[in-house]
Amino acid sequence: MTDWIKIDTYVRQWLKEARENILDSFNHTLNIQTKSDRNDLVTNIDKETELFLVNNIMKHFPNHRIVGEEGHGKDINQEDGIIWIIDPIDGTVNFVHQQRNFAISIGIYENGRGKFGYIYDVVQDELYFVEVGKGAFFNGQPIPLLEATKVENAIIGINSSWIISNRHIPVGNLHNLVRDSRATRSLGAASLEFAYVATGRLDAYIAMRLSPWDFAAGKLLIEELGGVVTTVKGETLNLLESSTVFVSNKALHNEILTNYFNTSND
Ligand code: 2AM
Ligand code: CA
Ligand code: CA
Ligand code: CA
Repeated sequence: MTDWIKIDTYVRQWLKEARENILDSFNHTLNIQTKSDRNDLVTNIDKETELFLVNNIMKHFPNHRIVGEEGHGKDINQEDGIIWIIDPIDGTVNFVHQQRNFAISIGIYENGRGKFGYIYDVVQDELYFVEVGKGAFFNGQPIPLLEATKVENAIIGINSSWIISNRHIPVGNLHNLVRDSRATRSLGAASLEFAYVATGRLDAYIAMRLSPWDFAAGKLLIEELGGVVTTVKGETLNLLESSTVFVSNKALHNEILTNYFNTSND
């Protein structure tokens, strides 16, 4: 029998310990490198935090498997067993430039089904937690189910790069969405943008290319609250693949998909 209480207890303890190390790093010079392009950053703290989590998981749960952004278990292509999907620092550009607005994201799945999701806003010391089927919580307080909203009253989380050009949705459709909505915001940390939709600070979040560690926890959080997480074409996300991501309450998801993202009748 899997001791889920033990897993949850450890994760909370590790998040606190990781926080200490990350806050301490603000007093030291970061080692910053680039990955796929000059704006895709990774620091020694991203790597240290991942290593800290991975070493602890392997020590206490040697049969579990791990997928981490900074190199652990990326070759996993089967969903069986217990899998931890980890982003040690989500929002690295914010971490480097702002020393805030970044999170540790951990999704734990068993045989492809979500069990726990943790999105930890490190600087604010705020934990968004979901236990699938048992509820979603913000710092221990239950989060109410998502309410239906309309585009005209909605705040949409969208990165400005969508408006420049993209290969998924005609830019004109996006102009219409931006014009028709109340406002747009761009936080720059995908997991926190899921958490903001979960708590009603955003009504929708649209991302061009996210990887499993960006959405593994957030997807569980949103779905627990009755929201919908798909690609911008309305397709189911694959837990082990990168894709576009579109997050919202059910009513707004339907309105945007039908009126703005449906390109079949263009
Ligand atoms: P990261 O900071 O962990 O890399 C920034 O808009 C958001 O998109 C962050 O959550 C960032 O995660 C994520 N992201 C995913 N792929 C990215 C990439 N190739 N370059 C920069 N950010 C990326
Ligand atoms: Ca990254
Ligand atoms: Ca990320
Ligand atoms: Ca990251």
